[in-house]
Amino acid sequence: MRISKNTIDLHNEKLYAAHKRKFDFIASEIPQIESVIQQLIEFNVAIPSWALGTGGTRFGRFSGGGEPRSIEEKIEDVGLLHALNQSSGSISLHIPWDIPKDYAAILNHATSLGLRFDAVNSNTFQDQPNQQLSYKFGSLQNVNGKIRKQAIAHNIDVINHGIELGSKALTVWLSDGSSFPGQLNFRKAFQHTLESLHEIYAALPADWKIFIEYKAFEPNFYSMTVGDWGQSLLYANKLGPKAYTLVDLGHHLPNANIEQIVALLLMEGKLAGFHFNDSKYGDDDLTVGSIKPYQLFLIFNELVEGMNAHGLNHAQDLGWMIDASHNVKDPLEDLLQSVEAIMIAYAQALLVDRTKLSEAQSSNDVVAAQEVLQDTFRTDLRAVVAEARLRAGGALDPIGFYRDHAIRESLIKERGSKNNATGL
Ligand code: RM4
Ligand code: MN
Ligand code: MN
Repeated sequence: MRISKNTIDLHNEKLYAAHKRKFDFIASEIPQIESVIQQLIEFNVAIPSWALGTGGTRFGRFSGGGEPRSIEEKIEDVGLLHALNQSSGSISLHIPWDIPKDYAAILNHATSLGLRFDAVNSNTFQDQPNQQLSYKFGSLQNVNGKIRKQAIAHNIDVINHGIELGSKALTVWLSDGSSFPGQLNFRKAFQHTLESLHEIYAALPADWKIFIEYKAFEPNFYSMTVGDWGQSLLYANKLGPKAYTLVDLGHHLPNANIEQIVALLLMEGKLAGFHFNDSKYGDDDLTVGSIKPYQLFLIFNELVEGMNAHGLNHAQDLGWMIDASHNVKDPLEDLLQSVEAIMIAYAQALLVDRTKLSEAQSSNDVVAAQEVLQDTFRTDLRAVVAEARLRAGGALDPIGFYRDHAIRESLIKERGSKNNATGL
C-alpha cells in the first residue's frame, strides 16, 4: 500500500493551526531556527530490513499480523514510514534474511518510494539450511581455516549484492567468542579474525567502507572476539582507512559512558556511525529514547560537537540506523517513535550553546556547564521537528495518521495475520 500526498495534506490541514501556535512560540526563542530546520530535513535514519516484523525473545514471538512476506513488502513498509516522517529514506539489508534477486526491479521499487540502500549486513551468527560448515564455534575467528574461508566468501557475496543496489558500506557484526574459560586462545582468535577481515577488506570497492560492530556479550558469555570499542578500533586501525568502528547503543556493559566513546572515536576519525535502540539491562533493543532519553541527548551532543570539529556532514558522513526489535508494539509505530526520538535528540544537540559550554568548561564552572546542557534538554522541540517534517512533505502527526488511516488493518487484509517476517 502507498500513502498519497493528498491524504497527508488533508491530515496536516486539520492539525496546522494548533501546530503553528506551538511552532511560532518556540521559533521566536531560537534565532538560528531556519538552519536547524534545514539540518533536520537533511537528516536521515536507515531502517533495518530485519526490524519490520514483530520481534521476540527465545521464549516466544507474538506476531501482530500484516508482517511483510518478502523483501519487496519490507521495502514498501519503509516507504510507508518515509512517506509519514520523511526521515526514513533508506533501508539496510541483512543477508541472507533478505536476498535481493532481481536487482533492477528491487531498485526500481525502492526508488519509486524515494528510498536508497544503506549499509548491507552479513550474517555468520547462524547456520543456514544448506550451509556446508557450521559456525557453532565462530566464523572469522574459527580454528578451522575452511570455516573461515566460508565466512569470508559470504561477506564478499554480501558486498556484491550491495554493489548492485548502490550500498556503500558493509557492516560486520560477529557473534564470535567463547562461552567458557580455556575454550579459546584469545590471541589466535584475534589474529584469525584480523586475517579474515583483511580478505574481506580487500574485496571492498574504492568508495566503500567496512563497519566493525562490537558487542560485550551474547551469544557468547565468557569472551567476545570483537567485544568493545577498543578491540573494534584495533581491527579498524590495522585494516586501514576504509575501516571504522560501529557503535550499537545496546552493546555495552551496564553504565558505560557511550558519549565519551563517541567523542574519542570521532577524534580518531574512526566512528562509523550508529545502531540506535534503548535498553534497561543489556541488548534489549527497545524503542530509541524510551528508557534513557538524556543519555541519547548527551550522545548527540558529542556527535554534533565532534562532527563540527572535524568538518563532517551530519547527514552523510556517518551511518545512522535503527537496530531495534519490537516485542509488544506494532513494528511500524515503534519505528516511527524511534525516529522521532532521534530527531528530537539531534535537534536539541544542534541548539546547545557551545560558546557558553566551552566557557564553563574552561573556567571549571561545573554548575554552568550542567545548566547549558539541561536547559537545552528540557526545551520541548517537538514542534520544530514537526515543522521540518511538514516542510519536507511528511505528516504532522505520523502515528496519528497511521492509526486514523488504519494502516495496520489494511496490511493485515492484504498480507494475512499469520505470517512472520524474516529477521530477529
Ligand atoms: C546483533 C547486532 C547486529 C544485528 C543483529 C541482528 O545483536 O546488533 O547489528 O545485525 O543483532
Ligand atoms: Mn546492531
Ligand atoms: Mn544488537
